[in-house]
Amino acid sequence: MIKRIFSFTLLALSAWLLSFCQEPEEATLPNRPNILFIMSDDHAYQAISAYSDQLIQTPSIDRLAEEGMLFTNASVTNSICAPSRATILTGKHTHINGKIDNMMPFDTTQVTFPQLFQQAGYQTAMYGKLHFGNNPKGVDDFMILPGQGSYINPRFITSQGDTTITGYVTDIITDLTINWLDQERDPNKPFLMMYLHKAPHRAWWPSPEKFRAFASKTFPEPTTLFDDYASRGTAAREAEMTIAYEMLLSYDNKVLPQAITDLGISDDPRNQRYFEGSEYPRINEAQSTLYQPILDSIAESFKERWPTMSDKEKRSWKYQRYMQDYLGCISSVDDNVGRVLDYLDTSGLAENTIVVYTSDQGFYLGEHGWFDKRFIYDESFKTPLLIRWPNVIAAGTTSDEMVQNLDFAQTFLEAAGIAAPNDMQGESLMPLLTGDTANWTRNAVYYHYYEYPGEHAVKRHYGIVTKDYKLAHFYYDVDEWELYDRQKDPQEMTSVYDDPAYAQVVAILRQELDELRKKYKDSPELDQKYIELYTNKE
Ligand code: SGN
Ligand code: CA
Repeated sequence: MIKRIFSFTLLALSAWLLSFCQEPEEATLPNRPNILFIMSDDHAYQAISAYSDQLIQTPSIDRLAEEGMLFTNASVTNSICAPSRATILTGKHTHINGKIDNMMPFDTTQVTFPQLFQQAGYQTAMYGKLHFGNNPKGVDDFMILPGQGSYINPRFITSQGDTTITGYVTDIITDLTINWLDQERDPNKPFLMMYLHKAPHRAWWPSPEKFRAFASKTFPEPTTLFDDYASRGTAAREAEMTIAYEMLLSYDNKVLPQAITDLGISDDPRNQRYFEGSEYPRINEAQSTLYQPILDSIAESFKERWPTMSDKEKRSWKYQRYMQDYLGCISSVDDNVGRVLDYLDTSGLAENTIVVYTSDQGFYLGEHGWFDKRFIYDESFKTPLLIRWPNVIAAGTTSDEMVQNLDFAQTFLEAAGIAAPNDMQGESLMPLLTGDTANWTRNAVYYHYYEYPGEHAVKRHYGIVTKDYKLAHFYYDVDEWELYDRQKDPQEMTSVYDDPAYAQVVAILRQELDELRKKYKDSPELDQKYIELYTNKE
């Protein structure tokens, strides 16, 4: 009996103590901000006019820079889709959260930031591309694409089973998001919304309207489109992501296979199979009346011009087709982001909502002759990042600090007044957002890419990046170091690792890289462990 009274008293006491612990948080944060996290898949910063207006105008995404902060030096820790998402969710580097590549399963027993938001009383939701699993943790409502998902009439995984929705994926994900905000949102709770686009991922299928509008446009070529990789390492030369050779004429450039057969030219054996097995057969009859005339005219122009083109002209032609489709996809993303921002305005939610726009990594838009990502080189290492938070972030500001996707979880948690677990490895961006830059001390970031041997053949490498330099070690079937002087050679055309003038820089950076690896708990033993896990998996 005494025991029971005692344990009851203990229980009451701890409930009373707990109420004390929770109260100050609620009291000091009566107005916990909502978070709208917008992420696109493979959206290069070169294709956002707030960064560069050479290729496209993106007025809606640009609004976030005009009304908030544009980060010019944001990067990822591992430039590939699923690992980037795992890092964002866990606030941990790849080698700690274990999601080293797109194939390795994600360990769902890990703590992710949406779970912490949910526990703290936020209403949480996720719509669009996650890339792994079928039951995301920590979200009250979700509809996610299976794996990469489809552009046209996409299938979604929901908690009640699968469903297919007719239409174009970017519009549909936005409809779902706005519908949730409008119909499902609990006005008595703050919300966390993960609004995640599939576009502009390969194979870059625009909506019929954008396909038509962009198919006749011409875009400036990057100055490095004809890079011969002469002053770099083996990895750049051996990567299989060139517009010239690996970009497929039908699957990527939308040339109907019949046109290639008609010309009797030799073609990559995967091309026709991929084209006929992906988006093309998903097009329904009504959609076909819109897509087919444009596909026919691409085929016509191909047949007319291809036979007389030089290799150089062929590369330029493929680049134009690539940009027309890629940027057509971006244009839909921008329109749809505009719809959501308008909804926040008209519903009165804008004022207390943090809006983030980012991508899971950068992307090559013909720079170095490439498409795809994976490398520590700038176009894939850097990622767009724009954040709007009225009354906290000064409008129209820019930050060139070295921030990473690793930092998002801790930033959101701090903004919401939720304690971050001690083992998260990023740094909250709050000092930068509030202009308290003296409290931001980071001057180098760590990077590690693993998916090799694999698609696009980008070798394993890790490295350190500072504002001035980039040092990378390529390993596994090579043992090569590269150093780039980011100030003198921003296009990273020449590795100066063996240049005696940089001997001291190399020595210092190698030391700093060792220290960073220790700080983040990466090591040669872990490199080896992941090689073995990867090899055994196949
Ligand atoms: C697919 C693409 C690749 C791309 C990966 C990873 N090939 O496999 O070109 O690099 O996705 O992209 S495809 O033939 O299927 O289009 S990621 O964004 O998911 O990491
Ligand atoms: Ca991606």
